[in-house]
Amino acid sequence: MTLRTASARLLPVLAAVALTSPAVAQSFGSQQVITTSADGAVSVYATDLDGDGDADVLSAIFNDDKIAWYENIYRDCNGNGIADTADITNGTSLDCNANGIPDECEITSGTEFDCNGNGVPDSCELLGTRYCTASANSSGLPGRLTIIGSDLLSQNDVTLTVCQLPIQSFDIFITSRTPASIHTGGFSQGTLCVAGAVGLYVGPGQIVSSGTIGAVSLPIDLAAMPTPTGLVAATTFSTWYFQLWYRDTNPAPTSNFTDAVSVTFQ
Ligand SMILES: [Ca+2]
Ligand SMILES: [Ca+2]
Ligand SMILES: [Ca+2]
Ligand SMILES: [Ca+2]
Repeated sequence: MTLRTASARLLPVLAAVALTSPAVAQSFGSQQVITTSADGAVSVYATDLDGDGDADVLSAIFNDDKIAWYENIYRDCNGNGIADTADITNGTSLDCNANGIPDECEITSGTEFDCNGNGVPDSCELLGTRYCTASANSSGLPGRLTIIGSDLLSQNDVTLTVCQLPIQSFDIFITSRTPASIHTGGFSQGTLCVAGAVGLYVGPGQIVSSGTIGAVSLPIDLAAMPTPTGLVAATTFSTWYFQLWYRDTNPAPTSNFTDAVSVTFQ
């Protein structure tokens, strides 16, 4: 099991098909060379050796005294007929986390979240640091907060986004300068992750509804951060903690909280 290199459009398999198929007109693509270093290959077989869903090639090589296999590294997860590596190289697909898998595939497969539906995995655009654990709501999933934008005060570009909410729930973003992890019980099924002087985003247009998609989004003004005593401006190097408090029926009327995110502004 030493040779795990080379792309693998399976020429030996195609050749075998060509030799054993009835005499009907067929056509094949161009030759794809797996390797030219197998000296005296006497048997070649295609099967999924690593269990990742595609056929790899196994060969017995007489002169090299070797049994080798070749991993199929051709991937086309977005089904456009072009190797995903080429999609990324030519810019057809983005790969923000540089793991060789197109962003759209990671979102579609569920390995990456795209709460705000902009086609970019949220992990690549998350502002700040996620903390605190959310409890599942009536949708069966925990509400998930992602903050996008910039931590530069001068840009004043911050948007709070949440997905995995119950549909048609009314929601209030909350913030404070103090993190917490308080199991509320009673009025809520979730964990309150902010404490101290907690401010509520309840100004005009700030109370949001999760609508039919169970998601909300709220651009905020860094010059008008809510506190119990009024609006204040975020200052340089100040850290703010954000969370969403939302209504739910699970099964009785209750409320719940998302996870939380801290952001230190520059
Ligand atoms: Ca395989
Ligand atoms: Ca592709
Ligand atoms: Ca990727
Ligand atoms: Ca996104």
